[in-house]
Amino acid sequence: MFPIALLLVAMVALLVPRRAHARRQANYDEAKVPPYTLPDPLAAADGTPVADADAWFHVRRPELLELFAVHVYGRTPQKPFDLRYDVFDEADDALDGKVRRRQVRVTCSTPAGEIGFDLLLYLPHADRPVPTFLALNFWGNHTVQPDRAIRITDSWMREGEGVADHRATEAGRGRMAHRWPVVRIAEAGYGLATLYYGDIDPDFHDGFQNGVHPLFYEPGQNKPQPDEWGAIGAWAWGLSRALDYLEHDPDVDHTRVAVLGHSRLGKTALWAAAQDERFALAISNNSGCGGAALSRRQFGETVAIINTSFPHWFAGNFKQYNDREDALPVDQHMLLAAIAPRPVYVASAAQDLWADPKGEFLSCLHAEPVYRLLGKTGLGVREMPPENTPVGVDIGYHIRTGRHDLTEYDWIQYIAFADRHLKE
Ligand code: GTR
Repeated sequence: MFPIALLLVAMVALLVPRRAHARRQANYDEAKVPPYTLPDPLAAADGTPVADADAWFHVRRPELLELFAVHVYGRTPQKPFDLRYDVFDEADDALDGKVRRRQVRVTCSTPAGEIGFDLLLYLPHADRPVPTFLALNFWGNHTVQPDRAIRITDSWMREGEGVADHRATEAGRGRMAHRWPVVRIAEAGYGLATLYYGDIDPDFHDGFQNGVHPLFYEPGQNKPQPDEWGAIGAWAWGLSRALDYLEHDPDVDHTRVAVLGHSRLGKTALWAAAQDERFALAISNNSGCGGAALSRRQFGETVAIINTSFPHWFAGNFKQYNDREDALPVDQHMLLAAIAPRPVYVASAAQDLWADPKGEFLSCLHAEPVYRLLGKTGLGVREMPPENTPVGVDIGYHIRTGRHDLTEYDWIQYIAFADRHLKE
């Protein structure tokens, strides 16, 4: 009996995926959060206090972007490329006539080759350019609404409902519509522009042979250097290319584009907004480790766990900080600060302890001094609010009841926040 029981235990242990294992190992006890000291966003690398907006924009912000690039997300290549936009679908009467739809193929070419993505736009019936939410999606544009006209991507996709042999199928159409309340967004006067993240870089570790990375390799190079971009950097690049297109769309007010993302795509939205000042507002939905959550708290998912589960997301250099969060020259409050004075909203979910809601709130709190330096209020509260009680001024925050997801409740807050900051 005994050896059989042992054998069973061993078999179960082998079958439990590595991530489930990591989740069990993670700390969820506030009392076990290690003591830590956060790096000061308002002290330059040489120790000089950052005393005014000029020093922030010309010294400290560039320093922070460089530190995040070299140590966390990797540098984004600065080589030239060409972009081409082909509008291949227009409809004035989408979703029962409630909105307009447009689909655009955006193609980026370099001497090393081409990559492209479909951008799906839903726009309100309006007589002037509208502020617009821009977001990457996880499962393809066709999952965003049950709208037969949405073209299905042929890029690699993680296995899931409506996916067969790593390709999206018709069965997935509209499957994620609960995350994209398009009509509500349009009725509030906003457009929604979305693209599939796997069109930019498939989300598995193939040594950076597929996706956008190879387009920017130096002659003879076949993988990013330790300080060059991983997948998050690539996805963030894709958001900026979508914004390049939006600058040309006559129905979008490109000066009022809010970049939004959920989870790994929330990490991506923050990194995109930090780097690209054309984004007028940024929204992080349940972004957690490597997103809005403070790494030094080591609560829920940690740097070591994320680098082990997803070795392709960050720069190679980030692995040096596995179990050494204290050695990081930055923490994630500085990523929010790099977006200042532009408004940023961080949302947590009460059951999403893996993403460390308190660590997400504290990032907002500790980004505030930079907003204040720039003449803004920032968060405007000191205490974490109760569930379903949005707070904040230029930095918005809520923790809603429920699990890790992008919900209608979240959207209602984002629209209200955008109304305060993007509407004239
Ligand atoms: C989790 C990962 C998180 C988060 C999430 C997601 O498994 O550990 O960091 O990014 O995936 O993107 O859904």
